[in-house]
Amino acid sequence: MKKKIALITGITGQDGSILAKFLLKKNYEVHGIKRRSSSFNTQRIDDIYNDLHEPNPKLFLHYGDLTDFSSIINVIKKVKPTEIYNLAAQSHVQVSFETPEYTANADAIGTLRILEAIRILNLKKSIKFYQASTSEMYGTTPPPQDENSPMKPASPYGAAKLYAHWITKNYRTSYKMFASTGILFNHEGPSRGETFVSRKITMGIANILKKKQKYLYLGNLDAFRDWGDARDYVKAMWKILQYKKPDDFVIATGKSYSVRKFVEISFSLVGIKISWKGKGLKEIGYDKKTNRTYIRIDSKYFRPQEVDHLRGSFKKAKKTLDWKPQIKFEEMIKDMLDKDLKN
Ligand code: NAP
Ligand code: G4F
Repeated sequence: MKKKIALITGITGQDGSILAKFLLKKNYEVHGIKRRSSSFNTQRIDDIYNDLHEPNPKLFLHYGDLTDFSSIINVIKKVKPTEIYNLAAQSHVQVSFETPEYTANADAIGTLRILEAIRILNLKKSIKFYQASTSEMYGTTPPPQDENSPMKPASPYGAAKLYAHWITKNYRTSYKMFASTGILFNHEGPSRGETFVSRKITMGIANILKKKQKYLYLGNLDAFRDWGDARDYVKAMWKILQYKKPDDFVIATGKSYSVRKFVEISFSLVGIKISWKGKGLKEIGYDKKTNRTYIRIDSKYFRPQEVDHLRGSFKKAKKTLDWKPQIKFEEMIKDMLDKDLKN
């Protein structure tokens, strides 16, 4: 059987690290691209990274950056992967309003650079390519969103990812590449970046209980998201590349909750019932029993444009890939809280 070699861009991120572990268990040789950084940025994969001097290493890291074509083409030429998972991105929506040009360079043109490297190296017959597309591309399109819903991105991040999505489809059609996309809705877990709202809430609760933080400051509480668990979603990425032909798939849970509800459930898991009073920037979340305030609003967390409601239909993935989410919303929050309370 042909050896399976995966190259993961964004291996140091939430999804990249979970996918690396998943593929190692499936006996893949795994290569990852990491950026040079002035301090360690491999915490999420330290537990699987062995000294290369040990016998039989299975995980290899290479320096590179999606904004640097020479590093991309050189790594692909050297590794000759059978599967590439393009997970690297400036992935924070709010940050994309402050760094729109960089976000376009890394997220949109970065994807083009990989596709061009595969084409120029004449490896299109031997490499399957996965693009990390996102529900953020739907922007203002109301739910439920599926593979055929209009895409109306509402952020520089969404617009950059939409370019990446379409250029992937274009290379599939023009050059007959095995180039697929997963349109993933929000997915979280204990290794989620600390500035995304889910992790900010669970870390905030842990810090408040340990008296390291007084309040949790948030922005728009009334946006709805379809939140799944990252462990379920990396399985879907792999299934997408094992399918007989390249295609596009929505990966979601089909259920959505508001940020407000996320807060209420998270606090209830540590025995605190949150009530709300006040309006707009003056709104607070507090415990009626003790009159203690826990949540305050800060205008700096509001975005120039908001995506109000994401809720995906994963019917196609269920029917074609036999994929469905396994981990329940509350179970996922509990896992995140447990980790943050332990740390
Ligand atoms: P993440 O935790 O923010 O990880 C992003 C990864 O990309 C990190 O390894 C980061 O490296 C790397 N990276 C950023 N800019 C880069 C560049 N210019 N060159 C090379 N590497 C770069 O994101 P995630 O949550 O794992 O998401 C994975 C992918 O799925 C992203 O493309 C994201 O946009 C997309 N997505 C995520 C979700 C979600 O809910 N999580 C939903 C839909 C789509 P450092 O560690 O050095 O920063
Ligand atoms: O957690 P978020 O920052 O995630 P967002 O913007 O939905 O983006 C995430 O999911 C996308 C998939 O749809 C990915 F493509 C993307 O890479 C990323 O992983 O914000 C969720 C919601 C937003 O409506 C935001 O306005 O929470 C609201 N929110 C309210 N207060 C906040 C805060 N978001 C953050 N980050 N911080 C707050 O204080």
